[in-house]
Amino acid sequence: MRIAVCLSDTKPEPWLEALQVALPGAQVQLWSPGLAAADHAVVWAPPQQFVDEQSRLKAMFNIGAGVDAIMKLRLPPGLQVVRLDDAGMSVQMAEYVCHALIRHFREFDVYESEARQGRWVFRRPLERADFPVGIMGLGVLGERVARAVRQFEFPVLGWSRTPKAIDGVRTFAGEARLGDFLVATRVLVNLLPLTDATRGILNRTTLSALRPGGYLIHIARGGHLVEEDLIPLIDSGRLAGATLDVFQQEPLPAEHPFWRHPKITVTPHASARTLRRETIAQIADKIGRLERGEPIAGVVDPARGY
Ligand code: OXD
Repeated sequence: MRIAVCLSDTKPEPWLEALQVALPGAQVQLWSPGLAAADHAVVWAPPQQFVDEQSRLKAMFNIGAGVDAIMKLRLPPGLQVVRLDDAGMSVQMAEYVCHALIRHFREFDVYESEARQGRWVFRRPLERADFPVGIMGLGVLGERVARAVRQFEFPVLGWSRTPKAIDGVRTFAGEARLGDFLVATRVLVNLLPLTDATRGILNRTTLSALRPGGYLIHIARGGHLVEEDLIPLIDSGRLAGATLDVFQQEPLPAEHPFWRHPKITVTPHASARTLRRETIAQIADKIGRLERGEPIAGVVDPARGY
């Protein structure tokens, strides 16, 4: 069995070594044009040429949370694209969201700046009930985040394409309920997959619908946010601010105004890093199952795009 590895922006050597250890009977090879046809592929944002050349693949395993970079390629019919089933991502997302939410709600950003001036000043406690947290996208990641936020006793709402029931979460489904979800939300957390239906979903209209003092925590894909709409909404006081981990262009260009805006916190697409050990164990297990003709979880539905 041959495994082709094609990882953009990622050092391949540790992946090749660890995959070889996990799959001792396989021939694990770094892809370069002309490589012999493989049975399975392990990829991050592969080029179209990779897919065109590797025409005998049974499955293509993505090593990140989002599969949008693969789904925009021309894929042969029948190729199974497989996403990670969590593999240590969701707990990191939950940490990130809880940190951003609590930093904003408890005004730790204000305390940080007071402390730098040697000022001992208390802030009046805010009401948790006034900070309903709305999570867009209720898959494995969204559900984990919802449960973590719930632990801190914030009201939690969720919006997804199809109806979902999560204990303690007020859920809304479909385009028709998006407006109801937004008007009930103050802190909006975006965890949606990027598809044609969700591109640009965070824009002047949707963000203006949030409760007064709305705050955005955006950790999905840059393509969800109409970036030029954000700063005017914050500067006019319609939104209180944002914590952003993903951008239209990454790395975020040095001259981008998000870097310097006092009410925007920027992180470099770091909300959840792929954990190599967990990811490889999961991929090796799934390759074994496929080779034995068993079903696997996490196969992307091409019609949905995730
Ligand atoms: C992603 C990732 O999909 O970093 O964004 O895993």
